[in-house]
Amino acid sequence: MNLTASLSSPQLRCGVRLLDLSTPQVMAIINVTPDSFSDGGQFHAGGVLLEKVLRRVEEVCEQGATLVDIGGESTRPGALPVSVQEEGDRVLPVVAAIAERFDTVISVDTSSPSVMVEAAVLGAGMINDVRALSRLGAMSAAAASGLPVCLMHMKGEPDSMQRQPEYESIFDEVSNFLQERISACLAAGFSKDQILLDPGFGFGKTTAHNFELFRRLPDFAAMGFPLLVGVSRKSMLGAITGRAVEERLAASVVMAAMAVERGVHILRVHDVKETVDAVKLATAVKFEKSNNG
Ligand code: PT1
Repeated sequence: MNLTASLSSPQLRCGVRLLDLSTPQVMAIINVTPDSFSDGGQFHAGGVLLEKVLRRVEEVCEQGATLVDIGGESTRPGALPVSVQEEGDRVLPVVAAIAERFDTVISVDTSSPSVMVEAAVLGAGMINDVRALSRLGAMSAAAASGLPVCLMHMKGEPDSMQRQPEYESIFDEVSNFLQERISACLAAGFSKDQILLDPGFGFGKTTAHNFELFRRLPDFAAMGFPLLVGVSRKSMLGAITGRAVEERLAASVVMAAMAVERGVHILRVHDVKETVDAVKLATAVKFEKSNNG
């Protein structure tokens, strides 16, 4: 039994770094926005708090995160768009500073072609686009960067996506969408081993939709690309547990373990230390050869 049996390669080339996906990896969320849903403003007060960001990056790397995801645009439900200028001003100095100091894969959470291109030059290792390279110019910019891309499914835009989302079949619609974006990437010059997939939990989906997608994670994994998922602290966990966003640690960690069991390769999380433990345990259960021999 091997986790990567379904992957063409267990090593993902992320610019100058290699990411080993033969066991599941933890990606730390670093939002450099004033308004993100559970950690808004932590690293932003009238401008990005660079020293604070770097201390957090050091901490999550020590805790076992192998990627950091830098976002300058909140995409939580209800969030409003930000200008490309503002987004670049938030994200790019952070990417440059992390690349200079840390041996970690830097993912940029962006839909803007110019941010993709400039971040790649500054040392980013992955593009994470919740709009799956649908913005004008994003596909060619991402392809030219040479970096791998995470294609995520979203129905609508953050400001309105949670207004009564409807699907005939959620799995079919999401998987068909991802298949279509994979084809577009291949046509634009991406190779197969530069593509990751994400069903997009909480992006234009009801709680029932989100849980059906979670149940079907093994079917997404069977599409043959590494899976990245983010459920950390999201409202789908609040809907089941009745807990407010700052009380969702246990729920988030349990879901991380269940995601690993269902074939996920990268977990995008706020609570790195706890998630790393959960991933180690889920990995030990799942695979004969675990971390401690
Ligand atoms: C995600 C993700 C992301 N989520 C990827 N990138 C966010 N690849 C930002 C809620 O329901 O899952 N995958 N970038 C954050 N977005 C949300 C969405 C935050 C929904 C909260 C909710 O609470």
